[in-house]
Amino acid sequence: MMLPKRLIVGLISLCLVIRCTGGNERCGASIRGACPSAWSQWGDKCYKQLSENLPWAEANQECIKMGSVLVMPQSQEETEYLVKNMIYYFWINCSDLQVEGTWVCQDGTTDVEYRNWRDGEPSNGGGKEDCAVVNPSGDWNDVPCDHPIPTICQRSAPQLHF
Ligand SMILES: [Ca+2]
Ligand SMILES: [Ca+2]
Repeated sequence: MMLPKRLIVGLISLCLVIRCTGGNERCGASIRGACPSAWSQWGDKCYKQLSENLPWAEANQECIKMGSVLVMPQSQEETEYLVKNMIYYFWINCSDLQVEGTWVCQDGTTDVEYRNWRDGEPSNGGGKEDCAVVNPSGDWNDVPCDHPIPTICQRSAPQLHF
């Protein structure tokens, strides 16, 4: 039987509250909350695919408007989750728009070291490939930033503090 996430969170919360009665100062805890409805959850991240395909800069802006950021997977496991459960081809928050050949990949405003380029990529094809996508196989390719491409936004799952 599948219990709704919110019920599970509620039950965990109730258990913590019961354990924490009696003035025990060490009972502080934080647990992971559920993602907002229409967002998918993996670990402590929530994801949502936008309804239309967008150029990279607009994809970034649309995610920010929703209180989120353009997705930036940081492991093979996270990439597999996205490819299998969301969509198999999407922008990531990775570009060399500032300095050709210097790729900046960011989770929000935090630089990410993880790279997963396909062999031979980034190729800067035609001298104008400055934005990165995840391919169906999970590896990355640089493509022109003005191509309309599926977009996934990410945000942190809410944390509940006690
Ligand atoms: Ca480039
Ligand atoms: Ca390329």
